Amino acid sequence: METGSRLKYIAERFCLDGKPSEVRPLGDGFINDTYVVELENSALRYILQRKNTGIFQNIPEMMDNIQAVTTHLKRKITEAGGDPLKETLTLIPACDGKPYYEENGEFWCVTVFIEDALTYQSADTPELAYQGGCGIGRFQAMLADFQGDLVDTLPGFHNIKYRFSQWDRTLAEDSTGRAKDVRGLIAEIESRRPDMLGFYEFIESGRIPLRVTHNDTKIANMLFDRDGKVLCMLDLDTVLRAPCIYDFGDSIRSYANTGLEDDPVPDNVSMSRLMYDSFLKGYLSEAGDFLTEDERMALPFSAVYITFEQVLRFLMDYIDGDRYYRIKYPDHNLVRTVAQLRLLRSIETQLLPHNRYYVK
Ligand code: GN1
Ligand code: MG
Repeated sequence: METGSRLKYIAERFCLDGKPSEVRPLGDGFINDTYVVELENSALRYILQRKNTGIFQNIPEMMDNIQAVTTHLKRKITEAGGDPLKETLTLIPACDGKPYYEENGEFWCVTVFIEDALTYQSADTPELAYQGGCGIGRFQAMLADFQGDLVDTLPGFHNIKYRFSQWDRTLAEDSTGRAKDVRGLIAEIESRRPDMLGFYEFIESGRIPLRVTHNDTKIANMLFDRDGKVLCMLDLDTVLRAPCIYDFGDSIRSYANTGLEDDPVPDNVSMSRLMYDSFLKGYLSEAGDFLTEDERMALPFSAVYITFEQVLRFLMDYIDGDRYYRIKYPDHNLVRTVAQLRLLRSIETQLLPHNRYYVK
């Protein structure tokens, strides 16, 4: 835990509009450490974040990506008559002009705190799911003509071939000896290996284009306004050139889940068809114009694919000794695995019978 005075010292390394009076922790992120910064004589607030150097190997490039993408988004938002300070993140430079501050191998960044906005952990109305779909569709549409450079800071992020290579290594090492306790779950992963690799081959064959996408589109990463519309996409660490269907699939994991991502009661978890359809309708209303026929056809399987990937990643981290995702209690990654597997089965039952055309 950082002391308040150290956090204030870090905040003061940035071009803030005043002197920090208080810095306190915010939210529940699995990866970075996030704080709110308040100023002595101003109502303006900021978000201070320490980026996870274990996970992000090249933070300067990642921050350059975020800078480039938010600059582009600000132009699009302004052209459309929107508010660029509320509808996308605003990076505050450090005193040396860089979009981050580095000290002792730690990397920090600051963004403007967006006031009067709401966040959700799950969607409880079809309208919210519809608006979530519109939000991610709009985000992708605004980035459709982004021409700048983006460094692939997370190679293989949603590439299941790469995830299986990590998986095979983790199982071979079995550093915690936990593999023997989760044989049934391992078998669930293995039984789907051919289908998942088949879908990835279909993507890799070039049938699905690379676009500029978010890659971490759970509902908690979106800010909503008081009318229930998506105001701003948060957490841009994973913005990369990737297939846009991954954003759709990842959204379904939270928007259409009747339970929680880490629900301790697996029976709470299933895919709500109503929420799925509402999200899809919203997404197509904004993305329908640029999606190709192949992308459109691959949307249902993308929900299977990304949910499967999440089951694999949570179980892999459990077997690996909980080194990637922050946990709140000893078996948290196992609980997450079981809950996401329930969701996967429910998505498969409801969506797969009609959507196997690209799986061998
Ligand atoms: C992480 O950063 P956060 O908490 O939004 C993870 C995602 C997972 C998600 C599971 C960089 O997202 O890929 O889907 O947890 N981000 C990274 O909730 O690994
Ligand atoms: Mg993230």
